[in-house]
Amino acid sequence: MSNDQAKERVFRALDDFAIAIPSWGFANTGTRFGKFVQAAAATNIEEKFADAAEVHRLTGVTPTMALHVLWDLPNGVADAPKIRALEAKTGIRAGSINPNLFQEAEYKYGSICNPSAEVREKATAHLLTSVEIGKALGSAEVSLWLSDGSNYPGSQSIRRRIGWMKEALAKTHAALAPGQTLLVEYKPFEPAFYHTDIADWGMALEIARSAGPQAKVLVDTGHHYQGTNIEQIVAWLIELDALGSFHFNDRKYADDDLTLGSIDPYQIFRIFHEILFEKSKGGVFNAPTFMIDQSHNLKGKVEAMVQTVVTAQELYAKAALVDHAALAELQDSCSLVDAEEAFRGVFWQDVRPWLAEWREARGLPAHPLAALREGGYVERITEERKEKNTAGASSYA
Ligand code: PSV
Ligand code: MN
Repeated sequence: MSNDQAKERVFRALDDFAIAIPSWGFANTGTRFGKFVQAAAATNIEEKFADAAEVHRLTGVTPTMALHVLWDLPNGVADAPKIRALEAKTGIRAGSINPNLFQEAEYKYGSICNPSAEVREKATAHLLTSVEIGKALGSAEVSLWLSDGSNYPGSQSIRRRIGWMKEALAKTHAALAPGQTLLVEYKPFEPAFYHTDIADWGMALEIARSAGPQAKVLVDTGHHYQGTNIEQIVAWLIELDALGSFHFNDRKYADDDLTLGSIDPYQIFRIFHEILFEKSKGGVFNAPTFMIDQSHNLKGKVEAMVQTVVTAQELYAKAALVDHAALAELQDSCSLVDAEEAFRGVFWQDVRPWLAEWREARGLPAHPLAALREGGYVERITEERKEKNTAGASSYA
């Protein structure tokens, strides 16, 4: 492939790349030992939209922001007009709608898997509200993560909980509008420490299939055990037309919310390769959507988000450089070293100058992080929000 062809491929891939950002990435969060308040953190939904608009202004590839129902729409569908107004004001659209079935006291023993029919009903009603919010906002995805599980062997019936979960999700699926997708996210542990009701991709796939054809699996890159081959899971989900979306982040130990690619950028490259390989075949492919799921409590929030978006673009651009036809020949002839060299060779290629060129060609700042610093946005919001954030300082103890 000539240099011009390679650049052309990178540009085409970047034109096709968008990634949603999470509203909770701008708010104060912490660890289970304490909350680390930042002076510039967003304290309300208006500020979250403003921060998202700044990230989009700098990168041009984050037109949507995922919303978490209880955090962003505490009054349910009644809050939809307010979100609509913010969309109009900032140019950022509502992304996936994330039901929240994990923070209320009733959910101590589970939400849709709770042995209490009353609690299951409350949780199901919340899922239905989330679907309605999606319809009111024209948002295509309802993105479900369940914290349900148990901590002590024998203390809950794993089998009966599967049945309850399927019942609730069948009802949720029945309420979806034709263009809506129900995303089912999995996570092996935390907050539950013995069993989690949807612990891996197999369980998520079965739950999605039993819910109905508009349900798909969401892969959060931080939700795997050490050493899991995530790109293989991705390849299988593509094969089964069951890959709905991603939550991108990185992890060293568990669900650490680290910056995408900060620990293992090669893994994200390999995941993007599976997606781009399928796209290159030119057939019907319900390509997954991309989202960042990170909430930083040490890094500045807007800064961390811009850094992540840029990293995602870099890794996507590198994966776009894989020459699929040439690689297939090397694979078929079992030229192992040459195949591996072709694959990892492009991973090591520095695509950053092309990214800068691509941005300039589209009227965007060549270096978004530098532009953020020069623009003074963070200083301004620090000034505007610092009092509110000091007043809201809290610990979990
Ligand atoms: C759970 O760890 C998770 O990944 C889910 O996607 C939640 O919606 C999100 O984090 C909340 O921070
Ligand atoms: Mn997630």
